[in-house]
Amino acid sequence: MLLIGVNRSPYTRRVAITLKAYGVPFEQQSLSAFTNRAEVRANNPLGRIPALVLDSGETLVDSGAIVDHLDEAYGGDRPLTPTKGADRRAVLKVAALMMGACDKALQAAYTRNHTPAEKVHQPWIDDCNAQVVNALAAVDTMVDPAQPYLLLGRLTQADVTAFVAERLARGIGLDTEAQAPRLRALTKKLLGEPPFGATEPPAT
Ligand SMILES: N[C@@H](CCC(=O)N[C@@H](CS)C(=O)NCC(=O)O)C(=O)O
Repeated sequence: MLLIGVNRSPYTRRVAITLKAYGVPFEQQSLSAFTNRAEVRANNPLGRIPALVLDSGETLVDSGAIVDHLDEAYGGDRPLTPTKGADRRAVLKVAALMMGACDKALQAAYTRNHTPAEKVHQPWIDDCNAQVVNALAAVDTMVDPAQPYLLLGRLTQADVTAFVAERLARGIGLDTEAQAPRLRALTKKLLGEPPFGATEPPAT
């Protein structure tokens, strides 16, 4: 199995953490959607990371679709996203908030990095960042510091997505220690667990 993408990407890292949590062996080709455009587009016509090439040769794209497959193939009766009911809805809600926060954080970053300086509209960046902070703050209220994980007393996709979103928020300069302190404490704790620690991208 081959994971395509750099772990600096929250979506790629989400998949890498999920693979490791399930104990699935995989190789990784650390390609960036911007500096390795042709290779990424050869695997995903949309030109985005992550993509996952299965041993059969089939290629899956989009982190949500990929983790859905991994749940089905390796999750047994305790997949990282529960299969039904209130537990499933609760995990999917956190995942939606956290993946949406990543989308907004990247919109802000792309605006800053891919727009001529004189055309950058700072209020738009500020608004994207405010949405990121609001989503993180909402998830922060769900954290019970006495519990090892966000929901259900076990590792779920809620933890995985909250972890990568909080990491990205810090990466773009947001003060998660101040804005989402319980979530920040949880991500520090999670970093000590192999799927999270082993996927930390190299410092640039
Ligand atoms: N919804 C997608 C988002 C993937 C995504 O936006 N990846 C970024 C890297 S962090 C990317 O490839 N950006 C390049 C682009 O959008 O052109 C997922 O969950 O996989």
